[in-house]
Amino acid sequence: MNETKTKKVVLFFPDPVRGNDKAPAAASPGFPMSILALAGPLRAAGYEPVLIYEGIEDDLDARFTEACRGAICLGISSMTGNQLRGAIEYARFVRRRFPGMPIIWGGYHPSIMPEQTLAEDYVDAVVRGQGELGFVEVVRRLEGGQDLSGVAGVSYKDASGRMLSNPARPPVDLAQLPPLPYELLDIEKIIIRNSPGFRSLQYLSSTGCPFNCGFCAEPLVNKRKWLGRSADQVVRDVAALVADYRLDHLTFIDPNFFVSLKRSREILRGMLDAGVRIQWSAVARVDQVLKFDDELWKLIRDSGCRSLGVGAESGSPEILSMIDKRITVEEIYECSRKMRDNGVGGIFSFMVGFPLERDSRREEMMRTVAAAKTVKSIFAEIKTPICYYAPYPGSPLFPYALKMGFSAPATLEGWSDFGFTSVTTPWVSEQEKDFIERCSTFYFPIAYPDERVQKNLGSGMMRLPFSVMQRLARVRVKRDVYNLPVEWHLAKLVARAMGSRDPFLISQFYS
Ligand code: B12
Repeated sequence: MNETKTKKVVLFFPDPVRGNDKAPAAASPGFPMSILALAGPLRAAGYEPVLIYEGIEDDLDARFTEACRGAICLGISSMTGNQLRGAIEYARFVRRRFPGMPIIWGGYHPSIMPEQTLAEDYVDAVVRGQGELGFVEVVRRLEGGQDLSGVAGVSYKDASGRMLSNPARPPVDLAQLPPLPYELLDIEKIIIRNSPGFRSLQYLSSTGCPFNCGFCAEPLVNKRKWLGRSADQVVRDVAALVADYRLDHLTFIDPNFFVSLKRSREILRGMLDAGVRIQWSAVARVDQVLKFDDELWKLIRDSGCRSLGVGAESGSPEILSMIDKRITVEEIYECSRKMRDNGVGGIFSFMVGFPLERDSRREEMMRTVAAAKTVKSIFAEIKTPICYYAPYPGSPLFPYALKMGFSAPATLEGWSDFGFTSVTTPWVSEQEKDFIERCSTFYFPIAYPDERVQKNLGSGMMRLPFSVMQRLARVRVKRDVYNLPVEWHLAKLVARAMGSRDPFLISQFYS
């Protein structure tokens, strides 16, 4: 196809949970932050970024066909797992329709596995790690018809198809980058799709995390380097977003929002001073929460904190040490008490099913179930989801999981079926999965209902069945007896008859 060249650069953000009907409600709404971050510097360099977010498109084929006409290249973003499905499908589609168009991949998965990604004929180059500056350089080279030799952080194939890898690019401070150009996205459509009736958006105030948790890919991708925008800039950006899009809520999607308590304090005070009236959520580590003083707690409450996401991970001291979490089980409880005393709810996520021998794994699982129960009993406004450990490539524990018999997908496409709800690790049985699901999504939230569950299920038509279930759940939880779960099966049957896989629709009221 002979086309007039433009300054267009097409960026694609596939649906992160495509085809995954088990993804928790909280995981469904993706937000195309990665391509938004790339679009700012591209625009500043004179290019015309065109953003395609699978989650809000009605006709992707038509959208790609239109967007790619005359464009310099296509950039695709993906993390490991189901997001690769749309990524692969549309890389193939564009390769067929626009055979000469370079296709550049970036994001967590290609950064962790650049060679396996490049092995596919619909991948020409991979930008590893942070992409804002590297991608502008790549686009300039492609526009000028030059190759990618010497562009830091890029792995690519040369004209003969040989794979080459340039040295890494040092991380760049977000403060040096232009603001995120939200106006390039159809924000109204995203808000309506992701949180109907509740106007919520995401914002990134910092990148990187200085810790090294064994299950997390972050240390490999961002090299444990934490870089934050200044408090002033964050307050200005947040105030503008809230005003422009009439937000009720904002999620700080930083890997670790509270690395600098000084900065967090300044941001929250700044939001209050600027008259920003919203609810917000962010993640925090247990040890950071334990360092909050009374003044910071007051700022957290007054500025509208809706929820703190805390990685509690395990009730087993051995596992906490194995994953280098640098917290104790007692600190997890202390953190729950602090949140209760300060009236701030949250989500403490736990994980079981680490690669261990059978007996110690059972013990590990029971300790974690007990810890989740204890947290819930301390403060019902803390949700305690328990997930399965999934060996993410690039994480410190990954080689050990391979040694214990985990068989990693051998192709890019193989990784698209991988996910924390679907992964098969040979050391975990279906019965164990069922047991964990029962405790974490049924018995605990029913025995210790938070305000929302109470409000939605404790009145109206559901009141009687819910109160019967609650009595049973309380007896079970008190005695730690979870076998012969007749009521769980019954509730599942009723749920299925109502077109849901979720007994009592708990997760709907629980996210
Ligand atoms: C928001 C978020 C989500 C959202 C949306 C997904 C998304 N990618 O935005 C939702 C809620 C759907 C989600 C779900 C999950 N997530 Co998530 N999520 C995040 C989070 C918090 C922010 C991602 C983000 O927007 N970052 C900001 C942007 C700017 O950074 P970025 O994506 O890395 O993009 C930069 C570079 O990677 C690069 N880049 C990216 N794309 C491209 C493309 C091109 C062409 C180029 C050149 C460069 C480039 O440049 C960008 C700018 O520097 C991260 C943790 C974090 N704070 O980073 C985890 C994270 C991405 N999630 C992760 C995981 C594991 C999951 C889940 C599997 C489970 C879970 N427990 O959360 C599920 C997936 C569900 C499923 N498949 O079943 C892992 C990914 C690990 C991996 N190997 O891929 C992360 C890193 C968390 C972690 N520390 O382990 N997640």
